[in-house]
Amino acid sequence: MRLIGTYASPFVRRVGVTLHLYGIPFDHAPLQTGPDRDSITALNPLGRIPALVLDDGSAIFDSGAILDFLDEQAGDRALTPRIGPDRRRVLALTALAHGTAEKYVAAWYETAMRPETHVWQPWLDRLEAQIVQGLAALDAALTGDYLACNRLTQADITAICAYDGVAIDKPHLAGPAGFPKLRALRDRLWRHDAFRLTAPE
Ligand SMILES: N[C@@H](CCC(=O)N[C@@H](CS)C(=O)NCC(=O)O)C(=O)O
Repeated sequence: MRLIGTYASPFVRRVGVTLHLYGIPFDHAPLQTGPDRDSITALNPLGRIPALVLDDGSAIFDSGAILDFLDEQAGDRALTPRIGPDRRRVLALTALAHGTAEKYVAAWYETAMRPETHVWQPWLDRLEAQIVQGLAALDAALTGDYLACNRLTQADITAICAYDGVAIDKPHLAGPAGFPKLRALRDRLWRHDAFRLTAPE
């Protein structure tokens, strides 16, 4: 299978980390939504990354649907529990982390896609406040080594992909002093190849 999209995208990266952790062999095509728009649109009519191209040529998108497919392959090793309160907690925290990533990507587009004179500052301020609120809530939820279930789950992966994206693109929002528990989790997870091999380009 082939993973489409640059690891600069937190959505692509969480899929890449998950593929590595499950030990599923894959190729990576680090396409970008600007220059590679046509190739991406041929796989996903929305022109968005990630897409996962299966060996039969079909493509799955978006990252949530891809992770659902990969969890099916992983069976008992799935990084999202199958049922019960543990599943609900992992899904809730994963949604919080995914939403934080959506806000930072929206903030990136607000400045990257518009001429400077057309950036709407109140909207950008709101997005940045939402990013900080998301990271603060994740930091507060970290009462043990991991966000849920006393083990690595999809909530941790998505949280660190969101955190790293913010730390790279908007360091003023994610300074080391700001979210110390998230930062510590990030430092521990970066010891895994799965995180190092998917470092945002
Ligand atoms: N909900 C989607 C979000 C995907 C997404 O927004 N990807 C961005 C890159 S970070 C993208 O492809 N943007 C191009 C566009 O929307 O035109 C997912 O989780 O896969």
